[in-house]
Amino acid sequence: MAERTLVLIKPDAVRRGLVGEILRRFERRGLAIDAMVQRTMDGRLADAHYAQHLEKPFYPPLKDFMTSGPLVALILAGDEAIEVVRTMVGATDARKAAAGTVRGDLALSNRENLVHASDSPDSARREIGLWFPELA
Ligand code: 3AN
Repeated sequence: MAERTLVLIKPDAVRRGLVGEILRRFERRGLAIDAMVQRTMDGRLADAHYAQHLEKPFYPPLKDFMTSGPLVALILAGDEAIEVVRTMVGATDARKAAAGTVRGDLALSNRENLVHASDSPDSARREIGLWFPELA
């Protein structure tokens, strides 16, 4: 049975015109796009999405960045989609991300790292509920 994961193509990717490039990689891998919407995150959604980071020193600039413009939210589905997508996205710090990953090929920042992807089944359920409550 297909597993689902929540992916955000972040405002830096939209500004840089990389939405198609990033979607292409996921589609070519064989993942299905179950839902997709362009949307600008507001402060409340940022606080809910990043609940575990609210007290971290990097959260205020992360919130500013994530609410700075439109992003593309999607549900990807496929066999072991959560782990497959995390591996395709690469390490959080794009400077350390492996070549061949989205971040390792296309980004050079720890904050502006193009993509968010759920890191566990619990996160995926929670995040799909936040972004696509009608599909949760
Ligand atoms: P990931 O997105 O790889 O799951 P998380 O969940 O640890 O990483 O962090 C959420 C987001 O917070 C990252 N995508 C990145 O944009 C930002 N972030 C994480 N750690 C740092 C840091 N040390 N400095 C600046 N931004 C950070």
